[in-house]
Amino acid sequence: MSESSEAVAERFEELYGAAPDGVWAAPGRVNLIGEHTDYNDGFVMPFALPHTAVAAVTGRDDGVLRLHSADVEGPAVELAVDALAPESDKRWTAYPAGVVWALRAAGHPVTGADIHLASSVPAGAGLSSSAALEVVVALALNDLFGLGLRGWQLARLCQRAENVYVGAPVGIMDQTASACCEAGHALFLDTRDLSQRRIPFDLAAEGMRLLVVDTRVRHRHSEGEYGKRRAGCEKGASLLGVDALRDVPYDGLDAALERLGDEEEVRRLVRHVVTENQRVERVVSLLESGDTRAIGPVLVEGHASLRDDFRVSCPELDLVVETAVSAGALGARMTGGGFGGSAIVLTEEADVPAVTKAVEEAFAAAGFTAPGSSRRSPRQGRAGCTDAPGPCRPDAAAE
Ligand code: GAF
Repeated sequence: MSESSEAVAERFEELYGAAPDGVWAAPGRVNLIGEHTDYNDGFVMPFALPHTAVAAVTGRDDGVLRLHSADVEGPAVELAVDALAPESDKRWTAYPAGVVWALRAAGHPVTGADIHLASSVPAGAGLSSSAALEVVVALALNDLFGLGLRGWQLARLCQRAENVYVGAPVGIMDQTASACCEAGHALFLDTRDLSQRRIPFDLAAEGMRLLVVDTRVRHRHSEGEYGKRRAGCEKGASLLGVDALRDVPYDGLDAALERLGDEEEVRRLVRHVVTENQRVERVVSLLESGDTRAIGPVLVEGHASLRDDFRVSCPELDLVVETAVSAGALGARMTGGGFGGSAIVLTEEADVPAVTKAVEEAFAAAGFTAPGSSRRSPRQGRAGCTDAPGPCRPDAAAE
C-alpha cells in the first residue's frame, strides 16, 4: 500500500549520489465524521489510511533545498532556503518548501536538505495527500535538525505552511491526523485546543468494512469555494457575537438561527456546523458504547447536511451515498472538503460485493467516470519510520 522505504532510499541515492540520512512516512486520512468544523474550532474524527507519503532526506548546512518527487519527471528542483517566500510557488514543491519556510519563520534552524518524496495517497481524492507530504517533511526535518517538536506542533506548522506559503485556507484536521493518528483508532480531536482522544475503531473485528469510493472528480482547496464557506462561517460567528461557531450550543441552535434573520446563506452554514459537531459527539458515544452499526444513519445525516446546507457535495458523491444505502450499506457520506474527492461507505462485510456492484452500475448508468473503490481500514502503525513523533496532545508539551 505504501511506497517501500528501500525503493525510496535507492532512488534518493541515484538522484543525489549518496544514501539518505533516513526515510520517514506519514499517512493520508479518512475523516469519519466532522466536516468543515475544524476552522470553526469544532470536533473532527479522522483515522489514518494505510496509504502514506514517504520521504528520503539528508540534512544540509549550506542553505540549499533540493526537492524531487517520484511523480514528477525531471531533475530535483533547487531552492535557497533564505529566499523562500509565501505564495511565490504554484508547483507541487510549494508543500515541502512551505514546511521549510514555516519552520524557519518560527525560528527553527533548518539550514537545507535534499529530499526525495513518493506518495501512495491519491492526489485530489479528499484523502489528505497534501497534508501527508507536509507532515512527512516536517517529521524528517524535526529529527534531522533535533528540533524536538511534538506531533501537534508539527501539525500547526504544516497548517501554517499550507495557509500562508501555499495559500490554501485549510483547517488543522488533516495535518493533525497525519501526525497523530494511531493504528486501529479514530482520533477524536477538539480543534480548538488540539486535545485528543483515541477511539478504538476496528471494523473488521465486528464483521464490517469501510469502503472509500473515489469519485475521480478532483478539487483544490486553494480554489475559491472552500474559502467562501470559511468566510461565511466567520461571518456567522461575528453576527452571533461568538469567537467561533463552536461556541453556538446545539440546544441554542434555533435561537441562533432566528437571530440571523434573513441571512439565509449564513443560516445554512451555521446549521451545518452546529449539527455536525453534535453528530461527532453522537458517533463518539456510539463507538464508545460498542454500538458501531448505529453510526450508519448519523453518517447519512451528515452527508445530507453537507449537501443541502453547506453545499459542498456534487452529483457523483450524492450518487455514491444514495446507491450504497439503497443497496444495503449501513451508512455513507462524503469525506474531506468536498466538491469531488471521495465518499465513505460503512457496510457489513457480506454486503461489500453487492454495494460495490450497485455503485459501479449507477456510475455507468449516469455516464460518470468509473469510481475507484476499495476496502480500507485504519492503518497499522503510526507516522514516522525512524522515530515516532513525540506525544501528540498539546498538554503533553508541558511534561
Ligand atoms: C479539507 C481541509 F484541509 C480540512 O482542514 C477540513 O476543513 C476539511 O477539508 C473539511 O472538513 O480537508
